[in-house]
Amino acid sequence: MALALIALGSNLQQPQVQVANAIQVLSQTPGLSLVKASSLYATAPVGYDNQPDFINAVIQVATEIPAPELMQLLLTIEQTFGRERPFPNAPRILDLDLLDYAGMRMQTFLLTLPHPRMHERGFVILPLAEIVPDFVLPDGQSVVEWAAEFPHDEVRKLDAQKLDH
Ligand code: PH2
Ligand code: MG
Ligand code: MG
Repeated sequence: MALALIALGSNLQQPQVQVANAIQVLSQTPGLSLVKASSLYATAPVGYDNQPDFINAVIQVATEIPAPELMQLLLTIEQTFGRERPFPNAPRILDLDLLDYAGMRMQTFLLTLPHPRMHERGFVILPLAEIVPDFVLPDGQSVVEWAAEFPHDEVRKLDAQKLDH
C-alpha cells in the first residue's frame, strides 16, 4: 500500500462541484482510499491569465494501484468529467495531477515524480501544507515553511460551511 498525493483543479462549470465530485469519485475507486482532503481554495490563474479563477484542493490517498496506472486512471477520470485540451493551460472542467507517490522518483513520457512544478504553485503548496505539514519538497524544503513564505493573496481558503452551493 502506497500513500500518494493528488492535486485537483477546476475553473469551468461550477468548479466547486467538479472538485467535490472528483474527490467523491476517487474515494469510491477500487484499490484506492481517501486518507485526507484539504479545504477547497479559490485561486487566481497561474500561467495563462485570461481565464476564470480556479478551485484547487489536494488529497492524500492510500492505494494499491502502481504509479503509472494511477496516472492513467486520473486521466480517464478527467475525461469522464468532460476535460478537453485545446491548448496548454487552457481552462478546464477537471485537472488531476499526481504530485507524489510514496516518495518515488521516476521520469517517463506520461509521468514525472515528484511533480516538477509543485513548489512554484501556491495553489498546490497551501493545500498540501494543510494536510501533510511534515511533507518535504523535492528541493529539501519543508512544505509548511515554504507555504508560510509564499504570497497568499491569490490563494484563498474557503470556509467549510460555505461549500454547499
Ligand atoms: N493549473 C495549471 C496552470 N495554472 N492556476 C491555478 N490557479 N490553478 C490551477 O490548477 C492551475 C493554474 C496547469 O495545470
Ligand atoms: Mg495541472
Ligand atoms: Mg494535469
